[in-house]
Amino acid sequence: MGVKRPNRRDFLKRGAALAGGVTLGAAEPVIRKATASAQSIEEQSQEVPSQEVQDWSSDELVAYGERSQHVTSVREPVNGRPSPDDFDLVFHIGTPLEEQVGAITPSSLFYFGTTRGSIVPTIDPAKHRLMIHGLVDRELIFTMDELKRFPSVTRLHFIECAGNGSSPRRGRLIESHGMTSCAEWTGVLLSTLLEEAGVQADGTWIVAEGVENVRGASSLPMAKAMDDIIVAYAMNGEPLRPQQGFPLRIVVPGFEGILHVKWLSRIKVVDRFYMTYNDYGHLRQDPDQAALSYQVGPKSVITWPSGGLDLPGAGFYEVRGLAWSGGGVVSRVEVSTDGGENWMDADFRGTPQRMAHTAFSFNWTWDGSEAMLMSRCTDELGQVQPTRAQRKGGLDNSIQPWRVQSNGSVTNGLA
Ligand SMILES: Nc1nc2c(c(=O)[nH]1)N[C@H]1C(S)=C(S)[C@@H](COP(=O)(O)O)O[C@H]1N2
Ligand SMILES: [Mo]
Repeated sequence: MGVKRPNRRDFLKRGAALAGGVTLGAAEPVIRKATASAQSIEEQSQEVPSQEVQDWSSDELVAYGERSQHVTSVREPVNGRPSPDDFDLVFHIGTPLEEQVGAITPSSLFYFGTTRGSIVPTIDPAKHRLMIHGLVDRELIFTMDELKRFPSVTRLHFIECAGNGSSPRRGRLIESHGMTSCAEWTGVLLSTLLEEAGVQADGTWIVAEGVENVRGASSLPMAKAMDDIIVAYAMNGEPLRPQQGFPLRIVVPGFEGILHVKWLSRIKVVDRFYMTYNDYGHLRQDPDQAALSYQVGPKSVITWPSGGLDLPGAGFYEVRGLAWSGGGVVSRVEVSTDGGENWMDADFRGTPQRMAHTAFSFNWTWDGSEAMLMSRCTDELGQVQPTRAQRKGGLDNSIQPWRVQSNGSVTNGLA
């Protein structure tokens, strides 16, 4: 397994030559194109493309804005199940990660999950309350305004549904990895509220519960509750979206999606694991086991190019992807273009944050022959992302291969 630095340095040398406008004789353009003649450049600069002027007559545009009509990336219901269905129940809706730039998922495209199909409640924040009760010295009920008076934290964290996973049948990224997203969350640490209430000695678990028809309740170990769970009221610089739990949810950094209770209204301090509607089928009552198996392992995926896309021809490409781990900060991402024979370090974009998506890129010059692209994440604990064969139980964090065929079409390497 040879570990080489990528061709970044060569690339920078060439880039500098290009930027300086100096060809230095030998330098070749990174992306081959038909050379423009002086004549056609002249013509182009004179032709003003016809432009439609944005219609400002709607107050909504002044008040809130919108994306360009030419930007068309959309979410899709996953697993072929319509959302909403005939009974207005919504299931899981995936995010188009291949079109995402950087680590933060735009709020409109953030994936959506409900445990077993649910309505999305519309909650008046003025009437909403959070109750903390059970094995505490003082049972407390907070209004939203009261919660916002506490010291807050703002942190980047991913959420991922355990329904995510690679398979030969899931040919596109949105099908295998569409149920994870990352946002900047703002709220109060749950530990701050629990300290205010005074947790009693036998309070070893919490049960968090939402207001909607199925409650979305989850049991979580007290150690996690006292560590880094956020009672969040904002996301990406604005109040939570209704689909993401408006006005209040918990964010449980690094733990699987089902535990991030939305439309949060109650937290009960209890003395044991309680099986809830959510935990049904997730029978992990031993605290150590639960904590470990709730935690998402080191994971990464190449988002561009990925299954279903086409490369226009041989030559230079920036390969892009996302890496994350429930174990903390991503410390390294490697990329292979030959199906795992050789691995090379990818570059991070931005500084990796604990339990957050980390964007990476890799400079690749494709020679036009069949290639197999893979990425592999290592986290700060030294945990390395497994191959599909090495993978143990829990949320599937195995390496996803993408096959680039010589005609440029990209398909699932497992198929
Ligand atoms: N109250 C409540 N919270 C819930 C759920 C639910 O059905 N009800 N679904 C969970 C599931 S299965 C997932 S994957 C995450 C998804 O969070 P998101 O919709 O913000 O992406 O929310 C979790 N929180
Ligand atoms: Mo989920």
